[in-house]
Amino acid sequence: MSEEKKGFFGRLVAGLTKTRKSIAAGFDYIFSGFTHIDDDFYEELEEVLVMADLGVHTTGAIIDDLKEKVKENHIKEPAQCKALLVQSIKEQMTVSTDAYDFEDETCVVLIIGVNGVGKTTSVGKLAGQYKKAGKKVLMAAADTFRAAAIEQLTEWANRAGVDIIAGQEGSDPAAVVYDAIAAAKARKTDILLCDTAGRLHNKKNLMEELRKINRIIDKEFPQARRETLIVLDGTTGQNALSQARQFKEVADITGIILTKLDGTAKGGIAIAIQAELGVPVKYIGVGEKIEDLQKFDPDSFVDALFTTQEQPS
Ligand SMILES: Nc1nc2c(ncn2[C@@H]2O[C@H](COP(=O)(O)OP(=O)(O)OP(=O)(O)O)[C@@H](O)[C@H]2O)c(=O)[nH]1
Ligand SMILES: [Mg+2]
Repeated sequence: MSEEKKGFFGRLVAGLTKTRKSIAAGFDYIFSGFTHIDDDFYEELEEVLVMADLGVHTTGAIIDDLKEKVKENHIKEPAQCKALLVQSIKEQMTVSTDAYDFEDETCVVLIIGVNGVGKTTSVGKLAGQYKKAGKKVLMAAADTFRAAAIEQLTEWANRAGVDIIAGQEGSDPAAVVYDAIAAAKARKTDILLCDTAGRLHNKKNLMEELRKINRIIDKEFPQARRETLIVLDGTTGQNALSQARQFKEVADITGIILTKLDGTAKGGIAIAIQAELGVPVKYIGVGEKIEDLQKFDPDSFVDALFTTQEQPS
């Protein structure tokens, strides 16, 4: 593992401490407290997983799979179940190998989500990382609802060392995207990252605006690959799921950015989101700096949540 990755994994492990502690306490009780694998055992296990925000549906799928594995492997002792459980959970969240193909093509990445979840910050972090990877990046400041939003994104553009197309406060966001596409074509941009508003006068306006932005991109830049990432705040647990469902009605969501996993007790939501929506978590955020956003690696995430031991401090 590179130093940067090691540092990120360390922050992820540290950030998930609250979630892990709650799971670990439950696991101790179940895996050493029960002498038989019976209905009570499975019920207790179910409760621990639901409490960690894995969601009822996902937990049910995991438990069913575990039951199969226990049968197949002729497991008798509860303690022997733990590794099988971790394996079941990992299987719930495999990311397909083409998940990041867009990064190597000319693409438009639309970042959507409700207010305050971390959209602008994620655009900034992604821009910094793509630029570092040698891509030509352009930002579109399509949150024109607040003047501060344009300033905030401009600061990120400066920090990341990339160009930005912005309009006036209150101008038409779709027009900003239109201009940004023209600039992206002229400048031979690899990745156009569009920040959007999280709040308008009402929700209907917000959804209508996203539809309009989508139409503009489809019409003006059909040759570009499309990627639509919804940003969800990891601290909001099951609420994040219902937000994603609402946005799915107006946009073809291709991935999820799950932010603020530093310090949440609801880290299990990453597993639920992926399993329930059928949309992969592609990036996770564990802090406010550029390097605090990384591609989501399900195996190391599950390890950070279920198996990593606390370091004595
Ligand atoms: N701790 C932590 N904070 C984060 C993370 N991602 C974003 N934030 C913080 O969350 C706050 C909101 O982030 P923004 O990027 O402005 O969110 P937004 O979705 O663009 O918000 P609106 O434009 O108002 O809709 C900021 O203070 C960010 O620094 C993260 O992964 N961890
Ligand atoms: Mg914003």
